[in-house]
Amino acid sequence: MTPESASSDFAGALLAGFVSAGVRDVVLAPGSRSQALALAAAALEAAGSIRLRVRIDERVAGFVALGLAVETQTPVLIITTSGTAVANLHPAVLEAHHSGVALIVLSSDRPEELRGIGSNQTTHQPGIFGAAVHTVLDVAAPTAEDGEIESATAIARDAVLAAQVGPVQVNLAFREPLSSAVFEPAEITAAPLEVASTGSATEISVRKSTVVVAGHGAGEQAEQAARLLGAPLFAEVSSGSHFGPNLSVAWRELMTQPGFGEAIERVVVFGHPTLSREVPALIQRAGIETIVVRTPGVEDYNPGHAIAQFVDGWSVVEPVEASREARAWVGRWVAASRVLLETHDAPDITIATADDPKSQAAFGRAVLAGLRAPVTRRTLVEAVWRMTWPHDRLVLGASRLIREADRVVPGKKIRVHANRGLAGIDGTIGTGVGIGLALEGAGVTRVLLGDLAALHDAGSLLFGAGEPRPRMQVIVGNDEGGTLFDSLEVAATASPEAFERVLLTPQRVNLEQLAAAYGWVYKKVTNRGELDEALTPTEATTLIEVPLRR
Ligand SMILES: Cc1ncc(C[n+]2csc(CCOP(=O)(O)OP(=O)(O)O)c2C)c(N)n1
Ligand SMILES: [Mg+2]
Repeated sequence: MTPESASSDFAGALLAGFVSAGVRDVVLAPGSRSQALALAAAALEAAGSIRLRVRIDERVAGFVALGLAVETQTPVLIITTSGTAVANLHPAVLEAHHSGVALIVLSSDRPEELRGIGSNQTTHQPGIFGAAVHTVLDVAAPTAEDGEIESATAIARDAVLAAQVGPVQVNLAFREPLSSAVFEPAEITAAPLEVASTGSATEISVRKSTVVVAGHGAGEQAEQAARLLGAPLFAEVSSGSHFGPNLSVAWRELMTQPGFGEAIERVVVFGHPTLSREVPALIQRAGIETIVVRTPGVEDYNPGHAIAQFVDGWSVVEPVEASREARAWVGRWVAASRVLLETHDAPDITIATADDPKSQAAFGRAVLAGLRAPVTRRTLVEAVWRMTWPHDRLVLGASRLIREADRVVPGKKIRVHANRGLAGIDGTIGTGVGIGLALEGAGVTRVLLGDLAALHDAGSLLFGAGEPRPRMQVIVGNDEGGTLFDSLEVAATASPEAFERVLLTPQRVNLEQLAAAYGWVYKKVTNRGELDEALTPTEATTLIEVPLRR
């Protein structure tokens, strides 16, 4: 019989402590040093206390955890073994740090006496994530001493509290025997920790010629603020506030028009704007006053150090509702944006309602031509947007497609996520998997991304054996390389050969075979009719390839 293991007792108490502090989701990657934690997690899953996901690749595990935390708004645990395993979490931890997402990394380590002497798979783990975690707890190997179980519970509570404003590392040393044969989890009552909200609301007064900018993580509050302030809303597509009567989608095109950009006097910013050059340029313009509403745990947005005021919370003094002046100011931005965005290729509905056969035939031809038309970036983002409902989720990768969507899709109150904390092309599918898993079949999760981003995260197509799959579509806009770079100055200055080789980085991977290898249904879409059909939800995890012209 395996001897009793202090490691197992401690790991069991620690995970039970997390569950009682409100944690429900755990993602783990396999390893030896972490076996006590992994076995405790398996036992808690069997007891129905947690939802456990197992991934081979820690980088994938990190992003799946990130997606789960984004969707559930609750800290998520990641369990890894020692060494490079821990380092593979760095991308997800960085993204979580820059967008204030609650990840709790449980990294397993050798005990003190085995560190710094060239032991196998042993490096300096505490603090390995640098400034990306604001709390590091380095926990010595358990020895079955009195009080250890209580200290495990306290560590779990401390980590959950610290994670409210971003990722946390709990580095846990384990000494042999690394686990015992049996771990029976006790009945756990989950009592999520109450976290006191910090920061007081600062009053923002109504002032003419104000605009509200909503970047990553802004949430619905920006839309509300725009209405109360009588301000047009420039909300990024993944800001959480790309809707409402004050939304001006085509604001960028309007900035240079007389009576629009030049008339702005004050900017109120929510979240972290990343999708346009116009926002930082506006804020740094002489005579502009900017107020930034802070996101807890996230670096202050301060382009050119030009921000006049930072506030932790906000309220509006004497909301504007009835002011004629404000209505005219907002109305101008909203109406002009609508005109700019009107699609010119929609079939004329007046001929459809006419009785004569000629008009009806013309209508039929126009509809058919529309269905057979090739898919462009614009029609792709519009179709995905149209097919997404409030119970669905949309995840946008860092590519030309999010920028296209940001410029053209109309206001709609749906949940959209993008990893804009650092705008990496990594982990996009994994993040979508996490979000989709948290939804538990309530809607479809669509991930829309470029081909390089898809290949970068191909490993996220792999699910743990026997685990439920989310209802999910991964839609790859395949232009055979990173064509975002075509829009940068370098495309004009570098030699075409060098540009292709080191920036565009062309690829010809067979996505159909890739999907098949991971057990995903594959669909290729060549026209708009096929696109709408492919986007219709099914139960199967589906990879939809949409070839796009460079
Ligand atoms: C992890 C990471 N590596 C590199 C980059 C730099 N980068 C930004 S966009 C891009 C190309 C994206 O190509 P693709 O996904 O095909 O989208 P497209 O630009 O073609 O629409 C790269 C490599 C990044 N943002 N993140
Ligand atoms: Mg591409």
